[in-house]
Amino acid sequence: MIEHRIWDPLHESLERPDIERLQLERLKNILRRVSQVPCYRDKFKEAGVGPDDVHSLQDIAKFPFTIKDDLRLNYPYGMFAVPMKDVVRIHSSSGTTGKPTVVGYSRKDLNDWSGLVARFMTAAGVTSEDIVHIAFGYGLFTGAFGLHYGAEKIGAAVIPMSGGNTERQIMILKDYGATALVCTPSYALTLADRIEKMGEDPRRLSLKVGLFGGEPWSEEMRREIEERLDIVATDNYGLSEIMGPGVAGECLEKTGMHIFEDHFLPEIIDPDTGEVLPPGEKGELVLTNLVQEAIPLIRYRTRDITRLHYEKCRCGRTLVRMDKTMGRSDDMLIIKGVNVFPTQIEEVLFQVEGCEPHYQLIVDRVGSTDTLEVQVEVNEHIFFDEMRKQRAFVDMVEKKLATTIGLHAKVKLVEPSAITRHEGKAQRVIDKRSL
Ligand code: DLL
Repeated sequence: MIEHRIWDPLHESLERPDIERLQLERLKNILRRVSQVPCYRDKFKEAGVGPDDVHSLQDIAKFPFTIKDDLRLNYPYGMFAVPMKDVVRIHSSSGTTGKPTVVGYSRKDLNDWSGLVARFMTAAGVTSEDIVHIAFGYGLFTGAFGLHYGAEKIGAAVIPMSGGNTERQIMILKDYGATALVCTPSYALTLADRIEKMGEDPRRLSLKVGLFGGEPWSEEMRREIEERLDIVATDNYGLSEIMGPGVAGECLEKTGMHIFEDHFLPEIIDPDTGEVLPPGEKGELVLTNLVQEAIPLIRYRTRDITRLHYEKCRCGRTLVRMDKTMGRSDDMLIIKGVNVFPTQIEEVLFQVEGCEPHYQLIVDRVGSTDTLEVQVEVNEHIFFDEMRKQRAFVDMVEKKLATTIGLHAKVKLVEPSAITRHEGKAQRVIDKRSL
């Protein structure tokens, strides 16, 4: 028998009519508030809708979507719904050091955020007895801070390890006796690989549970992590635009991630037509913030493809569950947990004299680490015969790429016409990872 604990039984176990009533009330309020934000005022005006047009939750479909470009166009703070004096924290999406999407939090938002993270950590079995090792990078990325304050709220002992330096991570994991591990699922396997390489057994760490998120992973990967680290591996989902981690998380039944519906209103749409799909159908997840103060987003297109399940869960929660994501409706890649758009790479390559507009990205997984190779055609004047100059050129492009995408990519120069031409759309990305 699995022992289920619930952090906020009142809000996590509401009957469907009650949760919908709460959502409707909150939706009306938030629509009223965002109508003051110039971007939404214009969008609503153009669509001919306003907060008074909402009489049921279904009426949300009358409202326009919000997309990543809205945030970019209003960079950095244009979509904030509170004055700067009420903002106490800024974060942004992973990856991009170009023009990332910027999000803000009021004091209440931070408090709500840690409460929501506490919910999924509790659902995964974390208690005040636990020692939580956080191996996400502390910084603009929401992962580390989100999990950090959620774990503290529960009363667990938090080790703010941050990312990188795997050997040191292992020493701390062993010596400090962490019982819960927080990172991306692929980094959990990297840790296991390294420990095994050191001739030790990762199953002998004190770890009991893993809270993994930030990138897609499969059931096979879960089985591998659970087997090699001898832990229960749980999934949690979120995105910086909507709050960060804490949008949804699995309970120990591991039958989908409960979306915290009192804070987020989910819809599933057909990514091509934008039409709302009936419950249970697979499509793109769209989320509306119901209580966020600093930057509430209405009908934000996550681009993540999933399916929602409304049946009550054995854990006692009534909150809808989302399946593990099954891909994206845009071309965003998640490499080592970092969001990368092929167009960002293209922009860098186009700025480099000598690079032709023909390139291909090869994404792979070596052991448990994602790799990215950028193959780019260069014109004849690029010294294929002079190794030293060629190396310097490659270094320069790699550095430029690292600054823009926040990730090391291996650059391989190829001769003109070496990359296969396709009729119609170019095939820019070859993703060899089998998820
Ligand atoms: O990755 C927030 C987060 C941090 C979630 C740590 C969970 C744990 P972004 O950098 O904005 O925010 O990236 C958001 O990452 O749209 C998904 O495509 C992907 N993603 C996040 N969690 C999962 C997951 C954070 N559990 C984007 N499964 C999202 C699959 C995930 N994809």
